[in-house]
Amino acid sequence: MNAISKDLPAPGSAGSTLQALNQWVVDVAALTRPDAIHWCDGSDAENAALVAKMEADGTLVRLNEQTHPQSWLHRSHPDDVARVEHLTLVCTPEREDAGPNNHWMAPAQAHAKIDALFDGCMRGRTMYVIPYCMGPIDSPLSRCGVEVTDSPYVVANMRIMTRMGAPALARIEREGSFVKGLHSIGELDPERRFIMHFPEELTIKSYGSGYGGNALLGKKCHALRIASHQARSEGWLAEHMLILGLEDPQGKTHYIAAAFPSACGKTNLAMLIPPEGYREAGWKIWTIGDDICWMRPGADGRLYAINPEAGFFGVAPGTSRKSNPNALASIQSHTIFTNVGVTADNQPWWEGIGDDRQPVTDWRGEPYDAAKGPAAHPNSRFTVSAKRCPSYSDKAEDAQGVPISAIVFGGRRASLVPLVFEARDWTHGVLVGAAMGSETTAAATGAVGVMRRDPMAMKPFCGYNFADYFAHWLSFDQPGAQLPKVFHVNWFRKGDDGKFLWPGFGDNLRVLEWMIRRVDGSAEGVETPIGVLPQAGEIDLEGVALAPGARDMLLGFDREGWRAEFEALGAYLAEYGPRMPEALRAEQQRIAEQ
Ligand code: GTP
Ligand code: SPV
Ligand code: MN
Repeated sequence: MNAISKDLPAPGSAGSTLQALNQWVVDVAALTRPDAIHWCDGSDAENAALVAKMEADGTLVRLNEQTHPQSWLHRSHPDDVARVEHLTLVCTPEREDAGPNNHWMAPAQAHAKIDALFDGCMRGRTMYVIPYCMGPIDSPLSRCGVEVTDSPYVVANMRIMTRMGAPALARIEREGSFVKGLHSIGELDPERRFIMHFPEELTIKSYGSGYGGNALLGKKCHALRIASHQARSEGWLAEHMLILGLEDPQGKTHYIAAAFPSACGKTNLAMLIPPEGYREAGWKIWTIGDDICWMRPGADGRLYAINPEAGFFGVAPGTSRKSNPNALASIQSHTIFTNVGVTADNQPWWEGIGDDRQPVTDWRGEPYDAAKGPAAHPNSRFTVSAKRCPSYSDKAEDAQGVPISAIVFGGRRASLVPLVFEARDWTHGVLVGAAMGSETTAAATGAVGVMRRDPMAMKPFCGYNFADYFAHWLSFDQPGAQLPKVFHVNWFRKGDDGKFLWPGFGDNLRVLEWMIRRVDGSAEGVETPIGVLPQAGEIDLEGVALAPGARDMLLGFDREGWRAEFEALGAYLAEYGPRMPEALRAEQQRIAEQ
């Protein structure tokens, strides 16, 4: 029943014991008119058949089987290479509930608009029904969804990124509820493209893009926009955060969750290999997740986190044996590369790959010509199972999740913001998250390098009004709560010559070490109006080559610069009107007056 093509069940035939699911699939098929319906079971045979079909029609190109076994290149449409924030909508009945942080449309109007695009759009195509589970199949923190799509590339990616197929369907049938995600690549026309969310209906409708966060609906659409909305009413948090375990030489592991905006270093930090000296001393980083974190208070009052994903959809450019050896090791086989270049012998290639191979073909499939731009698109990606990562932790499969000791916020800030500081308490920590700013990257279409507010790295992903979101964060501060300490980092401070002042990558461990020493109470720090900074000597800089003056810039506090920053923050919070929690505005004013 699950074979591809001619022996598919006829449109409308039942694929599940859950009537609500069958009915939805029937309704969707009646709208989109596919030639065939395929219920995905997630099996190897199913994947092999899909891959064969995609190789035959050019959707996937097999890479060098000797150097990169079981790996493929996908070239997306050149106008479809990143998330499209201006076409991404949150459709709540009241505009105010979506907030100034989201593009909004009334639900009835939104459904009408996008259903007109879906009308008949799968004629001549197969419709795939993908049951998936976000998080370990047996975890009470996990949530399920079903994505219906006409893209076999989406099926292959969802199989890597989520727990997809028969076990997920069984859980959905047991629970009786699921997030509905309808997706079609449509005509891949940017003029006919929308990514719409209906949080009250637990529904996503995405049309006209086959790329990443626009199309793999379990990821940003479900696990952040819909989940953040659900999390608010159910008392948990759905965040754009990596999760790592930091094991010290005594064998104790602290778990840290960190929110950095898109293409600002989550994957790299999650897979960090400690610098020389630390490694030998017994420090080790364990990877739990690299992009999304769901957290909820446990019986002991601590926050417990799971990674709802099962794979990594990582930025390729800049990934090298030097910058991220664990990522490079993960993607030696069984990987889908999207929009990278290729070498003469058909190996994947990107800028910053760090060896002397050369590209001959660019991401568009044209002969590589440096004058025409990079060989790999700046937002080119790899999709690979988390289990392939040498630092992947068994704890990532733990149904209970891991207890979080520290939450870290950070962004790309060329000036002002020091390497690290610590919030005084939870309320201050929420303000630090709300105040996040970062320079834009290639992960979304639009200008790159422009400073914008990106509170908690959730600007593109929060499924409701930021004012309510901050209030929800504040609400975790309750009697009995054992909340994590909150920090802010900036790996991207630049000197007058425009070069990064901090070497970053493995050396970021030095900063993580200071954080857990603050958690354990063995580092003093120094109080400033913005929070606690490391005292001189508390961050081990032995063997770190810093430019003259860099240390002071990285670890110093610029009172005048921060005064202006806090004024701008006050204006930003005021944009949300009276809905912005008073506690947050009071905290901003208290610091601004110091
Ligand atoms: P998304 O998958 O889009 O959410 O991105 P991400 O936050 O996981 O970012 P990722 O780790 O893929 O890094 C993005 C870019 O930042 C890459 O080009 C990295 O090489 C670069 N980068 C990561 N960490 C550091 C760092 O510590 N210092 C510097 N200078 N660059 C870094
Ligand atoms: C991001 O942009 O934050 C990503 C890639 O992780 S995407 O899946 O496209 O959202
Ligand atoms: Mn991301």
